[in-house]
Amino acid sequence: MRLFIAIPIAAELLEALEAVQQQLKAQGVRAHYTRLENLHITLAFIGNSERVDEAAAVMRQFPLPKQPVELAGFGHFGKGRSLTLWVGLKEHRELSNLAVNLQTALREAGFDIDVRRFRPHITIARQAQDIRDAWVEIPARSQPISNIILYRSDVTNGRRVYTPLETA
Ligand code: 2AM
Repeated sequence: MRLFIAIPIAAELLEALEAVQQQLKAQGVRAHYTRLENLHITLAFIGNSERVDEAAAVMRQFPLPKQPVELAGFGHFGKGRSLTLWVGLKEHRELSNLAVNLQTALREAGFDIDVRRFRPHITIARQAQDIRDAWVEIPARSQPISNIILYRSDVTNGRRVYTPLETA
């Protein structure tokens, strides 16, 4: 199964992120917009593995950051007609440390984790076609990090479904 560890998005941010999606939709930006229940901040992408208990044990080794996360910025990954649109987060040292520490510990436990720079973001749309003239205003909103979750990711009836397996 496909696994990843992420921070779930709380009510404080959901409304703001939905408003950003609405701004883009109102400007005619066509994309697969992330369903609100699927919004998250990925800390470590594990990929294919059946070792749920071991991944959860690694996840539980680290304390949760005390400082809340705060929305800041908007950007995209990719190019052409397949852009991934995201809302960024304000610089957060504890969060970056957590992501790096988690990824290192997972690697040491034998998980195959890509080495990539951690760019904290919340993906709000995929396969966006043309955002050249689009603009968005990102509300100044924050949420506490109350928990982090090990999710499994499946495609069920053509829909991406994230199921929480373990919480820390
Ligand atoms: P994305 O939102 O920027 O696409 C579940 O798939 C989560 O893991 C998504 O948040 C996704 O990031 C991220 N993800 C998917 N594949 C990844 C990879 N190879 N490396 C790092 N993160 C990945």
